[in-house]
Amino acid sequence: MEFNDFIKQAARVKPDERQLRMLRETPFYLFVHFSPNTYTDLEWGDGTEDPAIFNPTELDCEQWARAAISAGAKGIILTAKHHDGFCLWQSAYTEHCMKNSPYKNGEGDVVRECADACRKYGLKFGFYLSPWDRNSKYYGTDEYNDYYCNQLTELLTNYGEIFHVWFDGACGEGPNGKKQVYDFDRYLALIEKYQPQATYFNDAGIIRWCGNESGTAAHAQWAVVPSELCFHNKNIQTGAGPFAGTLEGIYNSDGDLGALSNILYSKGLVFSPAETDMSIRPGWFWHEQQQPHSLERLFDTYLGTVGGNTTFNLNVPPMKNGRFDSRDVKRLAELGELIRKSFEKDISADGKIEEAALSDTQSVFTLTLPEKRHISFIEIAERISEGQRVEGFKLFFDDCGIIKQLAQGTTIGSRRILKVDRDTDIIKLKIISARDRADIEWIKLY
Ligand code: FUL
Repeated sequence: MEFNDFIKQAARVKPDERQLRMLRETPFYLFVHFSPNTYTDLEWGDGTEDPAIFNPTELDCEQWARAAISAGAKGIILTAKHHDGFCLWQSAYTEHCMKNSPYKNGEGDVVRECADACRKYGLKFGFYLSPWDRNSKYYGTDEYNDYYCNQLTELLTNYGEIFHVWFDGACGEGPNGKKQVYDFDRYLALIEKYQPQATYFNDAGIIRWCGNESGTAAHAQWAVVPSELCFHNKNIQTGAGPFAGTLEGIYNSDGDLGALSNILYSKGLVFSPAETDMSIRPGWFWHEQQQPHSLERLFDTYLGTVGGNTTFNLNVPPMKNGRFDSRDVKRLAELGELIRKSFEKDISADGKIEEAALSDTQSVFTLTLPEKRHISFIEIAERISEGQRVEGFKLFFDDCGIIKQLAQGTTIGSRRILKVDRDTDIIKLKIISARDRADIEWIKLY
């Protein structure tokens, strides 16, 4: 395809309703890592753990829900099964589950309690089901895919509406020393069948991994990426790039996935926004000696992820008794308070915005306030429902009659938040590079 036609098509690769909902309505949610690891003080169990050690005597999923709400999170994703294979529900397909935990005399169901608490508090509920299973005797054989599908079906059909299913990409050896070939096409078909409104996360999913576990979004964060990367996303929306067929070796951790230097070589483009995941502490599971990260680090991560065209999945691990650690509860409340305080009021609501086109792809948006005001944050959004276009922008402000540069950035996408600290009555956004005329849905000042 011609270079120019391809770029115009790239500018029109659009999210589906589910992806749009995640980016715009549910950009921040909690991850909850809970398993026998919580009791063995490990990060990865080997699957030989005695189910009797899993005994959350004071399990309080409503406390988790309240903590999530205090942080401003919109949902919770629970590790229904981690790599150790222990199921946090009453699975009909294994004994390595709550049936053999002393909790509620073997009748407990943590998935149920978490889903119910989410519903009660108006949160969305989702789950993580590790494909890598170090306990199942089927692992490494075709039967394992049946086993996995049966468990996935239990979770998709017994716990009400699911907003997000998390497929860990890890694929190690099982108890018989073999690795498994995961049948993702089958797994994904079950989601389409039972929970068609749910998004799913995977390295190659419709929500893709950002490529690190430290909460860092890419410098240029594109939701429009080569279909070779997100091959579980079947919604290819362009023809092949002008140099198609020669793209090799790209991975989630690359910082330039959606850049022209990649997409021109792709077989087609899909809309797959990144999810940024990290834990509130160094580990994914609870370890007594670990402390939550500082409020500054968490807030900066929020700004850089939700405000960096990704979703933010923040893990909070329950303690052995089944409650969140009070140190984490406190940090979540502080984070929520800081987010609410920072974005309480758009102080540009009574301002005036004017757009001037400089060329087909360059334009300047001038936002004029009735008087000089202190600005801490600028939030810019592209009309992401129509695609992602901006490749580079600059921000200027009026400093006592002189227009000065305030910031420079790459992509915008669903939301770009910039931390500034200026008194001014004029802000100018100059789009310096775009794949088509920029469609800016809003510029808000806080
Ligand atoms: C990784 C896993 O191996 C970690 O234990 C954790 O669950 C993280 C979110 O994903 O692949």
